[in-house]
Amino acid sequence: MNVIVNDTIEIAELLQLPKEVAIVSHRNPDGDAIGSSIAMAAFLRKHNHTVHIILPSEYPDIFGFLKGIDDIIIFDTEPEKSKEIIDKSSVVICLDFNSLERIDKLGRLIDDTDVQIVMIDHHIEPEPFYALAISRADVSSTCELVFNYIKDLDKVNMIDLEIGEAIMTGILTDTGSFRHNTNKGTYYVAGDLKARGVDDYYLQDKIFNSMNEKQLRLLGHCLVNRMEIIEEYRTGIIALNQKDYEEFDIKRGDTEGIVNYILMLKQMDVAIFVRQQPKIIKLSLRSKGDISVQAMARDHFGGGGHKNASGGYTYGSIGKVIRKIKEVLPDYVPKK
Ligand SMILES: [Mn+2]
Repeated sequence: MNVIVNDTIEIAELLQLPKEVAIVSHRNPDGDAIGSSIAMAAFLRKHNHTVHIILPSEYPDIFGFLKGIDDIIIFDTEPEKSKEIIDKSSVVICLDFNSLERIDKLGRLIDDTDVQIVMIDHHIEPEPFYALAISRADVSSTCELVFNYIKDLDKVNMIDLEIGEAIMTGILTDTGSFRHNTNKGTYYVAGDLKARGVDDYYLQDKIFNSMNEKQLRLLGHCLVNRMEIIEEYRTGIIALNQKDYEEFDIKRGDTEGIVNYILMLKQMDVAIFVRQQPKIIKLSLRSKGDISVQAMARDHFGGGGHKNASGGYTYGSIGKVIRKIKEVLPDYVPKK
């Protein structure tokens, strides 16, 4: 089950004296992965640690405005430098993921090295690869956990604009602007950051009003031509094929967030976004309330994530995948 692990004191003790620290987060980093990494790095640097951030793959351009983002090292483009950093680090802090498999080659690198591994994460069912951790699935984001870590150490006064904006970014992106996964603590953190001068409107505008024309037109194409509604199971499916990818010149990040539009339809409970990639078919799944798309992703599409937001993949044709979805839907979504 979702056990809460809270080694705040032990982590603070481990980081009491200046050390070489590597911060790593997951592949295809989102606002929470990037925000928590930048915030933690900046906080540790204030304590004279030497800190490097390594992300397995490139981050989306929209986060380019964040202070401190230029320091990030991308493993895919600089594997040698990444290895050097891991080798000389005595502590590796893993943020916003809970299984070394999620960072593939970088994970094996860390696994092979004799470092202290600290994990701070909010996903369910963590793998025990860490020495110390803060792990709880009932908070909005890893950024919220980073804030709580700083607060528990009684050091909120060290939160400057760089740290504050990074934390707020992760909260905004992981909650979809406070629409899901919030708890009272999330609002507390947001209120505290706002009181410190973090401009939430500026961040919302930077993060969410950031589409280019191609992306907006692609969204229109998805909704007009590629969406199917299965009324009795209150489910919507959008599927993009290889031809769509060529026609719209779709690149990584261009399809970000499209799945969420399905749930804007009245009485929809499940949204599934299917994309035909060169070798695999990728799925993004969203749901409301008690319906667990995580279970569906885990059981049938080799994936996982959160109860209401999951991902997975499979093989075959788009048509076959959609038939499969329709076949298994009744096992996860009660008929109305
Ligand atoms: Mn997260």
